[in-house]
Amino acid sequence: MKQYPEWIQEFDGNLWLTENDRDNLKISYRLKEVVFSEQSPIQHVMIVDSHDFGRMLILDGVVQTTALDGHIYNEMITHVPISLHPNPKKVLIIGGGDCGAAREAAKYEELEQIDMVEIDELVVQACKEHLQEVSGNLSDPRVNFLFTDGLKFVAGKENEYDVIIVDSSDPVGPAEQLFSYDFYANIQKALKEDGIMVCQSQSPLFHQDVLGQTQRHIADLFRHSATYKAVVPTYPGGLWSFTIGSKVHPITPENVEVRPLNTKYFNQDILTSCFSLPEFMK
Ligand code: SPD
Repeated sequence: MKQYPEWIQEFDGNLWLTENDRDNLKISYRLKEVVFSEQSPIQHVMIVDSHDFGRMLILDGVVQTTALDGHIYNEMITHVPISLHPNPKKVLIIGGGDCGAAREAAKYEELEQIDMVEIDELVVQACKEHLQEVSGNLSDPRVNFLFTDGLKFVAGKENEYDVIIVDSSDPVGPAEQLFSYDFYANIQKALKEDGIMVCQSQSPLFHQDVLGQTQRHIADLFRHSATYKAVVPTYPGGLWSFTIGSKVHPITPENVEVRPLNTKYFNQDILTSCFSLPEFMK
């Protein structure tokens, strides 16, 4: 076997990826092959081909998205905030190196500009080449790729974007600061007067601290805020949360008419039902 990082191991002639989520939870996937494996200046970037989930993006040993279920997360982090904005023109995506969120945003003809700020260019290169089930090999001229730190990018920006999507990895290492109050305060300033933002706010089962803190930050900074949910099978616990903040527009999904946009998961029923939360999440 080639020399791979410790999260790839061989058992009985089969190759396995094991995500080491915590001492008591390790999740393993049987692989067909490792397609791409390189260290960037930021993190280890890997694309594997798995038996059950197809190709998967792995950053520092953690599953980020897969060919089988990546559309659920990417559609939910993109279509919910854009649908809730009555007149979106300019969208900023922070993170989202697999290009799935930008690909979904590009389905809205009314958008004039989609800025995608990703700290690690290697993630975008790897996904465009080896994970086209998610990236779609995105080449829409409205999408501007900016390879820089999202924290620095938003600091000092004022009144620029209609919608900002924070599509981050877990709050460790490069993404940790993307969960901080100061960062959300800068996002608030970077939005236009009636802007809407969303961030992924982790597992409601395993990361109640992160979800609770994110809800408090967003509620403090925005007139309207809400959390919604989706099930993403390859994220630990399955159930995943997103938290949205809106400066002016009330978060009233029941008043939005969802247009057919060639989605596989998102639709009118999902937009309204995703805001119905189980008791423990309220
Ligand atoms: N445990 C992994 C959670 C990752 C959430 N964000 C993924 C970003 C993919 N664009």
